[in-house]
Amino acid sequence: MQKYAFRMMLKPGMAQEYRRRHDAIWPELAELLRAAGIRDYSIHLDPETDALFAVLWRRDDHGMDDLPGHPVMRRWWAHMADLMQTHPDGQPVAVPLIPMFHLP
Ligand code: RM4
Repeated sequence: MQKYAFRMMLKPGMAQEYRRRHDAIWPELAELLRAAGIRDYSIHLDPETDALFAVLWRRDDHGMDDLPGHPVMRRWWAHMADLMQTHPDGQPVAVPLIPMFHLP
């Protein structure tokens, strides 16, 4: 397993709605992420900057690289696009974070 962290950006004033939509995450999306080898995935908001810090565990043979082509993933991204900074195709801007410290 690998721990993987990345940053996304929320649009201002969207925190409540972002949480509401994730509280109602689609079962088919949760299943897709699990099938891609993802576990223990959480997203944390910095309310001062609207940065979203995401951290997850993924299997060494994870299928995350194939997610952007999956119809359920694309539908979710379209559903979330009014709340987040996205690329022109609707995919959220996601910047990998560099591990700087670890206390096992
Ligand atoms: C986020 C964003 C991510 C997705 C999570 C579940 O808002 O769309 O890409 O992995 O939701």
